[in-house]
Amino acid sequence: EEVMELLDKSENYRLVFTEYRSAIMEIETKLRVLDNELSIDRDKNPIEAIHTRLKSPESILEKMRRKNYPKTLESMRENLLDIAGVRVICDFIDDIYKLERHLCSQSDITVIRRKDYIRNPKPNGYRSLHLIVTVPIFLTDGPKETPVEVQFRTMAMDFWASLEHKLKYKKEISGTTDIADRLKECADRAFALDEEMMQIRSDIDGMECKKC
Ligand code: 0O2
Repeated sequence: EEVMELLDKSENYRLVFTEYRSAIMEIETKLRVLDNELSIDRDKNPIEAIHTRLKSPESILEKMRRKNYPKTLESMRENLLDIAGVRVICDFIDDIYKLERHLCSQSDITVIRRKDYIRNPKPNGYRSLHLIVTVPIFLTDGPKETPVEVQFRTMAMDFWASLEHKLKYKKEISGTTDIADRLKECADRAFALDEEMMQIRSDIDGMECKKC
């Protein structure tokens, strides 16, 4: 277990993980600040929930093996850009793009990768917006640009992704069944719900307010 050993024994280990944990805190705070401000617009927060996770040493090791990366701390830092993960669950699809725009335009944020699986869903139906951004972490020896993976999804997309993950985790699904088609169909229905909810919101916004 080379990287495990490396991680366990390295004197840098704790420092490296402190850095990623701090990067998660920075991004989470930025998103909560935006959520607070944007809630003034509609009297409703655009973010439903934020989940964060630090990749475990086991899963770091598994990914480095799978991708054949050199098993050094430097290579881990360079190649694994999803050690720090933040998942943002939003009410509506347009809130996702609004939050992205405001987060990415901040002067200390650098976008290094963007995958829009909402406009271009994966063949299995998976939808989410994935960003890899870096944020400077101010440690005692100066700032360190630290990568964080930010995944934006609606509640409907999250519902699908959570169940799909749980269902597939248990068994290798054979290509001869219709399971994949049915899961894809569920993903499309979840997306249709998102679109209809956005339309309903816009119709309600267009109505006269009886209380005003
Ligand atoms: P965990 O436990 O969340 O870390 P790579 O990350 O380099 O392996 P790639 O193509 O850059 O590959 O990653 P991608 O596809 O942008 O996104 C990876 C993450 O998105 C996954 O993390 C999942 O969290 C999520 N994801 C991507 N595709 C699917 C999918 O089809 N179903 C579900 N439920 N989630 C998906 P990890 O690494 O798998 O795990």
